[in-house]
Amino acid sequence: TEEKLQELLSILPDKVKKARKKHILVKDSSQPDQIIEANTRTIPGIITNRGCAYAGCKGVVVGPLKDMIHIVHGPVGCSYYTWGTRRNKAKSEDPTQNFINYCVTTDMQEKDIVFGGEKKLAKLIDEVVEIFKPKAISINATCPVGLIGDDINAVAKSAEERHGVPVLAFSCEGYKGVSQSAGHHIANNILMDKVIGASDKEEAPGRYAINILGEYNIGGDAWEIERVLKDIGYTIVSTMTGDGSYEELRHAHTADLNLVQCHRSINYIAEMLEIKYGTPWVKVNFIGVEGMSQSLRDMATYFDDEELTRKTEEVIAREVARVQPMIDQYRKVCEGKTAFCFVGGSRGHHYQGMYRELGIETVLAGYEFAHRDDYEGRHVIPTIKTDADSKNIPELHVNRDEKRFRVKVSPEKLEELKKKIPLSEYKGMNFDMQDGYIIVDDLNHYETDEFIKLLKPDIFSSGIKDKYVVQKMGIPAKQLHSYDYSGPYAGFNGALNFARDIAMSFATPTWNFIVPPWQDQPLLEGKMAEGEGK
Ligand code: CFM
Ligand code: HCA
Repeated sequence: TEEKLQELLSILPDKVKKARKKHILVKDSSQPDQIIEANTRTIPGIITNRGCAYAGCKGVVVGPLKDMIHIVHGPVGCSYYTWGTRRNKAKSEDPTQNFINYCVTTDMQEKDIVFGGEKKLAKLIDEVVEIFKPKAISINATCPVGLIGDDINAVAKSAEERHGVPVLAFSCEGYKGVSQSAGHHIANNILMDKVIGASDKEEAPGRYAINILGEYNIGGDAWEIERVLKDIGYTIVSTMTGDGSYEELRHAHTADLNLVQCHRSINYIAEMLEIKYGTPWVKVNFIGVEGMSQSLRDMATYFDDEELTRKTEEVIAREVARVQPMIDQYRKVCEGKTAFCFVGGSRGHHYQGMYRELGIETVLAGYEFAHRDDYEGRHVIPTIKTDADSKNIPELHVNRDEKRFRVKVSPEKLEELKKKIPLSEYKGMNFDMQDGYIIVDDLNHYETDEFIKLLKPDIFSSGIKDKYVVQKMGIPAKQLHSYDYSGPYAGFNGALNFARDIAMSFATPTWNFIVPPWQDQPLLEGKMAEGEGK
């Protein structure tokens, strides 16, 4: 495999080859500390799937908060291309406070770039308050805003004073980092600083109070997870940020436990909530029947309550008995196949379990923009060196809130629990991959083509940018960002939907009409040198 990898990279210039090599690993458990390079700049000229800091801030973390108007301060394209594409669904009991379908922008023109866009932004906020009366407003900066030096914080402050409505300014200019990841961090900081804990409530509204962090309700995932959690008896204080709201986020300090699903995008808030309010966090993965069941059991272990544990087992038994027989039917179509799984910063890992439940092995996986800890586990965090790009993003340092800090579980009990459940712990994707499988960070277009030719997977899962290229190679491609407009894929019903969709992508007769290039084109091309072949 090492040889094949060298061959694959051989067409690249030496410097690029050396750089890319560090982002590719062949899993080898005899080497306990396999290091992968991650969260560094994509080399110019390489076609990457990555997005920008603005996408990570506005598009991912802040955008789903439904009772806010999210203003994109920038050229219209930045707004338009994030309008409804991410499928973060939202419902509201108060229909006047659900703005999820809107796309609001200052539509900066040349004049604004030259003379500044602050006045236009202030005027837009006035209009937004008048027309929508939202609970709060966000200003999301795009690249030109930072370049021309518009002071969005000053505009936010004076608008807040003018209208008495909270206005949050996110300096998430696209270039602020090497990917979406920078935007997650910027969003986490402001939400922690300005929103979480802003209410004067001291008590959670019920027993077993939890926040669900890093769940964005793509295709309705959060609704399926919440259905099960509520059935067991949990009180959900807030979901960050799928179908979430400014209103509920303010009370997040009252929860007894934080669940972290997408570690990459929200581990900052999880850590800060622990320091400030003493709320422990546990890593969960609600994808797949086994993932879902295990996460529910880990939660019950944390609360250590007989009734909750009994109800947990009852719900798992009921749900598994309902969905598993149908999943088993679909498994017959899927068994023995292989997959590539390349998604943003958590799904490249989370979906491997569900594939395995269908009898599909993920032979190549990776993340677009995750950090080393998402691959290698959180224990490497102290060893990650900060470079100029990561220094660009301010660190928010929080202190214990003396009035509100509550010890939820004694330190001795926490240590006990750490031996049983992933408390403040994420072991990373590499941990779950088998020897010989390939791990690629920031997979690019060229490598996608080459790895497909090399490993000929039966299914490729990633996003819109490579889906059609892959399908034209005769390979089913399943979008794991948008679910190809299907879903939910989380929880028990989600696992069933996923099994059905994956089985369907193998069973469709479409593939009879496509010939993959390696079946009618030579894999190797060359010329005979003069004198040879006589
Ligand atoms: Fe987390 Fe996400 Fe993901 Fe992500 Fe994203 Fe997304 Fe994703 Mo697209 S927050 S890292 S920045 S799970 S938008 S809901 S699907 S790349 S794997
Ligand atoms: C983003 C959003 C995205 C893009 C999906 C894709 C999403 O990165 O800004 O490339 O198919 O999930 O909508 O990740």
